[in-house]
Order: sequence, then C-alpha cells, then structure tokens
Amino acid sequence: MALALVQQVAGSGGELPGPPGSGVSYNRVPFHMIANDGNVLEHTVPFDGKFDVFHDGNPDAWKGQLPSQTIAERYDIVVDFAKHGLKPGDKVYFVNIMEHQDGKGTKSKVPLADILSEKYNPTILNGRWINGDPGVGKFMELRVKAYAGADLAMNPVDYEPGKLAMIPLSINRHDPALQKGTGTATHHTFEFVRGQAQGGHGEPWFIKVDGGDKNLMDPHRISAIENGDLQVWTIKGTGGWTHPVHIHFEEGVILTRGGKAPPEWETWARKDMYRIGPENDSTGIMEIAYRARDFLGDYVEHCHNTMHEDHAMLLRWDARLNGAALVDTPMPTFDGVFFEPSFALPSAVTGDGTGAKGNIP
Ligand SMILES: [Cu+2]
Repeated sequence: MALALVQQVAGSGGELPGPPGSGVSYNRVPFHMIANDGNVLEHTVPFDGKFDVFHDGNPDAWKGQLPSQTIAERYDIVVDFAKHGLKPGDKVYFVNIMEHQDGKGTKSKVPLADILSEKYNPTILNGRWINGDPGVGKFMELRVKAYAGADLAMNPVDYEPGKLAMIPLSINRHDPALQKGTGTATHHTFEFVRGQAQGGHGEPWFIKVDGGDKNLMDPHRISAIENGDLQVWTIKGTGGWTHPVHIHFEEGVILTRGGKAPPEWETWARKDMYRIGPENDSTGIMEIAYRARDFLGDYVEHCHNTMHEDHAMLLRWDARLNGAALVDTPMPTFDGVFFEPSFALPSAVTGDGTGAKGNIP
C-alpha cells in the first residue's frame, strides 16, 4: 500500500476535483515523517511538496503522500493541522493509492486525482471486481475537532535535515570513518530466491547465503556470525516479487539502495525492515551496515511474506563473542525444550569476501 492524506473542502477551490456534481474538492495535506520501523529518525522528513524526498527532482509528487509500504514496515507522521489551515469540522481522509491487479502483489500507484474524482471507479460485474481495485481509495475519515489545551509537541520543522537532530544514528552513514571502515568490514550476501516449482510443491522459496547453495530452513544451521563488529550485508531479491526482509532485535542503517544513496526517509532511519523487489519506491538490492549491540545468541532473518517465510525463506544467524562455542539449537516439544548441536556454514565467519561495493553515496 501507499497512503496519501487529503482534506475535503466545499466547492471547487481545492487542488484536486471531487466526483462530478459532488460539490467538494480536495487539498493534499503536508506532513513530516518522524519515525520509520518504530524508531525515531535522526531528522524529520517533510512531505510538503518542496523537499526532494526521493532525489528525483519531483518533490511535488510527494506532497501529502507516503512511500509504498510492505508488510511490517512502519511510518510515523506528524500533521500540523493549524499550520495547514485545517479547522474544526473539516474532514480529512487517508487514501490508499497502490493497486493490486491480482493476489501476487501491488502493481503501481493510481493518480490521486483519478481516485478522488472517481474517474478510477472499481465496480462489481457478475460477482467480480472490474475497472480497478476496491482497496484503492479513501478508507479512513478523520473529523477535526477544536482543542483548547497546550500543544507541547516538538515542531518537526526544527528537526529537518541540516537542522537539529532528534536521535542521532548509532551507525552514521555520513561518517567518513564508517565509509572507509565498511571497505574492510566482514561482508555477507543474502539473496532471496524463488524456486522453480509452483503451487507449494517442489522447490520452495529460499535464501542463498554468500553465493553458496540454496538452503532450506534448518534451525541447526548458522548462516552468519556477528561478533559485535560492524558488518556490511547485501540483501537482494530475484524472481519478480517484493520481499520485505525482517531482521529481528536490532536495527541497521541503509548504506546504498540500488547502488545509490537511499531516499530521505531511509537515509535518517534505523530500520528492521528491508524492502527489496520491483515495487514502487524500491530496488532489487540494498547494502546495510549492521552491528548487534545488545544480546548474544540466535537471531532470525526472514521474508515477511508469510507464504515465503513458511516455505523456507528464513534463516538463523548468531551473535557471539570471538572464539565462543556455537550455541546449541533449542528444539521445542510438547514435553519441553531439548538442545541439539548447531553447525555453521563455512562462510559464517568469513563472509563472502567481497567487502563493501564501491563508495557509499
Ligand atoms: Cu519473500
């Protein structure tokens, strides 16, 4: 999905016309993104039509409009109602603009103007939806009410890039030492691959680690080992699907997306969801900087598409001290948990040996 925020106004004076004869039109409502994947950004990102959030020279396209979002990916925004002329009694709507054409995934964004004017108008014919996706459109109405209390919120304008920082990134992708250091960091590659067979039979979905063989899920196998050192991980996908890759318990920083600097909402973010694939606002490959800070032990990395994850697109990696023994594998049963020996891939410590690709933009 991808969400837009609009204000309904009486008459035809709004930026975008409403349905013919409706007597209403709409304005896009600017906002600031303040957190991504549940983590406060280093800087707020204005989706105000002026700031070039996607580095594509077209900031107006992003006014009041969030990037596409996968399963488990979270965006937090702050809307300054008073500043943008919203008054008690006004109606504000969230609009989904991403269209499904089948169950495989979203295809593309529908122009907001076509949705609001109902030029885009899905209808039912003989029990089937035609002319579009009924999931596209206004889906939540907010009614503005007067508030007499004191507004104690921080002003997100003060924390835009180049201004004050909210929570500085523990891994600062702009730090020259980091950029130099990533050239020597242990480097792992995780490739999210679609198997050959269809319909849940034969080869399922799997993750190829460091260019090795395809591996079906085995909790005894440790695909990568992190010693508290900064590592660079490449996450990439094949097969035409979007894979929302989730790494548990610790956040990383995106160094590159499709070989370039990531868009602003990812530049300032501590992420635990790494979206790869052909979907809008995505790329098929990204590099992240990653360091496990808190807990030693077993971690998981998986695709958050349930069907993919349940068909082996899931692996175990471990955080452990240098030289420490491998952590045994817990095997839950109805009679309690017992433990079996674990084993590590040959590349678990050494990685794929490539180092970071090129310079970090
Ligand atoms: Cu997937």
